[in-house]
Amino acid sequence: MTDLILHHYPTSPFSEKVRIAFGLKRLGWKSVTIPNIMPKPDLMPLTGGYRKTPVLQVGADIYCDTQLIMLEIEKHAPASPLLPAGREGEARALAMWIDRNIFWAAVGVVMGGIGDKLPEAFQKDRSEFSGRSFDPAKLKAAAPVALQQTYAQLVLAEEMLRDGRAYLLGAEPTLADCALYNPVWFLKERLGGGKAVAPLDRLPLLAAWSDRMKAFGNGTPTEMTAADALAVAKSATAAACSVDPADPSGLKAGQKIAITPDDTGKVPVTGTLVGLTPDRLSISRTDERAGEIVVHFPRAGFIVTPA
Ligand SMILES: N[C@@H](CCC(=O)N[C@@H](CS)C(=O)NCC(=O)O)C(=O)O
Repeated sequence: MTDLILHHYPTSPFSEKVRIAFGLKRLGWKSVTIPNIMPKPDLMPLTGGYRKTPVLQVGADIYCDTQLIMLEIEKHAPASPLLPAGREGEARALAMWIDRNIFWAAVGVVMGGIGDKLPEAFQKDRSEFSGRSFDPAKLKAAAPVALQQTYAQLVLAEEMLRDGRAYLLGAEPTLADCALYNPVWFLKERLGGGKAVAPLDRLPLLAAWSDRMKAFGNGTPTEMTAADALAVAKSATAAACSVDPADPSGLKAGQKIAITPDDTGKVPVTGTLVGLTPDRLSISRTDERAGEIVVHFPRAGFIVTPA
């Protein structure tokens, strides 16, 4: 079976969403550590410009955004399902709410707490990444509001656990739990030294849930160099994919397009459309170092324009 190669860095909370899924599924995986700010010279040949973290590589297939990365992991290793039969929509919708709402509120809390301790290069990078000035004094002043907003969202998850279930959708963990673990882990690790910190101190069911999640660990990573990951891409052939000719977007196979995230890190990636389904867009690209590769994006949250 082709290796799952995760390009990530240890302090990245969206990477922890994926690493905890490796833990739930008890998977072995290859770990390529990437820089936490631009430039990322060994990642760009694979993604074509997409700069966010993490990125999953399977041979010559590159998966951007954890929405899609989690679906790929599920396909690769279906046991201990992240998407239990009949509840796929629920799990994915909860993950979308968490990624797009709770995560950003929690970032406000964390950056309000540690923003002034982060290197200037990081602050500058995140200003470019978000399109908003990273100002530690303003972040600190806004932290109390962010804390209340984080609580107001997390309390909904606390409510879900109130009937005694161990995980958000029932007795077993799913994609929704991995998604929620991202901001909860971020708060605990960056502000609480691994312990429940505000607003988790007022959410005892969630604090206990996060300990249960942590116990799954991160599976079994093996370090891989970026050069080796590029060599894997170069020697592999991407999996076949196809374009639905009746897709309501009107996009056609072979068309040159640019795909850009709609929120942060808005760097367009250009290529030739080779795959189009209700939940993904796939473009082929050629790179001197990575060879012929296919880069996959979710459709939700990504804007397509003609290249
Ligand atoms: N929607 C993306 C969000 C990823 C994201 O924002 N990741 C953060 C790190 S946790 C990031 O890319 N930060 C800038 C960087 O790493 O260069 C996903 O689900 O993968």
